[in-house]
Amino acid sequence: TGLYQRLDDVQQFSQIYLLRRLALKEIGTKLENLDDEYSALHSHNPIHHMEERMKNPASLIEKIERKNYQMTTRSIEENVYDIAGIRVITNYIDDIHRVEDALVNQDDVTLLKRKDYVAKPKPNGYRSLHLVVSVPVFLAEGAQTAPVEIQIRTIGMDMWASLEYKLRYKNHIDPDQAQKYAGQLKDSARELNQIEARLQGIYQDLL
Ligand code: 0O2
Repeated sequence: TGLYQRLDDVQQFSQIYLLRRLALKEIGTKLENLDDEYSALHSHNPIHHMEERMKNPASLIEKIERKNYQMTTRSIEENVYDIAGIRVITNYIDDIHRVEDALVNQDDVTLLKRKDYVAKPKPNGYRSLHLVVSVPVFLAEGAQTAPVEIQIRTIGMDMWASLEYKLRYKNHIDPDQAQKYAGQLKDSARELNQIEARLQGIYQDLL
């Protein structure tokens, strides 16, 4: 392709990133406002903390190749929803759905996708609630909507996922050891869940 075509692609690519970044700011603000409200007016705040990130272009390209998507801006717009991502770490298991409801019930938030790995954990033990929502962002020329991926999980689920992620990207572990860790991780996921449920029960009794 010619130089002008490539420049045009770069511009469209930057436009996607801009829209997603702005949508992330909107969702981030909504969640911060909820956090603020819970702290000010309620005896319990479901939100422990939040982490925002924009997918770096190298992992975007890796994902497009892994999923066999076309390497075009159109295909990115239609298939990749997690360029902008926010993770909400909650204190307890029930808090996951409190945060979900409070966000998704807002008039300008549209739920596009929902994967409930809390109700149905992945075979490796992974738990989290994954939502893709879209929100309008207001540009000089008018409003456009863009998607944001939200992962909602407890402290225990987050601790587990961070360790499992580290292990997955360590490529010098021998297969026997990897298998041993996989078994231990799966057991730990179940045990963590039992502990978090038990702690939640104590906390609720104390309220
Ligand atoms: P990164 O670097 O975290 O961004 P989709 O994104 O919906 O097109 P998929 O694979 O069906 O594709 O999405 P899914 O199952 O909702 O998972 C997407 C993200 O969830 C992953 O992002 C991880 O962040 C997280 N995740 C999913 N499964 C696991 C798991 O088994 N362990 C851990 N630690 N995290 C998981 P990316 O794109 O892989 O990468």
